[in-house]
Amino acid sequence: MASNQMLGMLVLVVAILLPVRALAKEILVGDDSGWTINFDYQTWAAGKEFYVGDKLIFQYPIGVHNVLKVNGADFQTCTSPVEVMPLTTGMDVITLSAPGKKWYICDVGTHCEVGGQKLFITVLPELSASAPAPQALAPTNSANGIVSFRFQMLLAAVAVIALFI
Ligand SMILES: [Cu+2]
Repeated sequence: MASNQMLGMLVLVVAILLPVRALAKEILVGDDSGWTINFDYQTWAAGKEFYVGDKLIFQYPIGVHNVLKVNGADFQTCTSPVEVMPLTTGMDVITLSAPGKKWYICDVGTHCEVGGQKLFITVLPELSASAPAPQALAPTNSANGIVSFRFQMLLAAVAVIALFI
């Protein structure tokens, strides 16, 4: 039994030491409230992190709202650029494809100006498994250094665990 426990602990330790690979998330804008008026999207967004690869889902009754991706200036003034076609499916999915600031509004009636139906987020670069400096500049030494460091940590952890079994 002891060896089973140790194996379990070993797996746990390995899992902890493995690099964190963030899976792309699907984020329902406004959570259960969906995309609507009189909802504070800035407060909603404040507690969240958005990464490249994540998907924003704007959910609302068809015909009641829409979604426009705008720039910062248009966001401030709730202006709908003529060249931007609104999304209108009631279940609009936007994949965050680049890092940076993103602005979205509803341009139905005065939903943006009066209803506050506007969302501003900052998209962070994608988390990657190896998250190293640029590949071209990252010699294998660097990767090996990380691996051996992790291996040392693993050995240390196993040693500590072994003491307690
Ligand atoms: Cu609206």
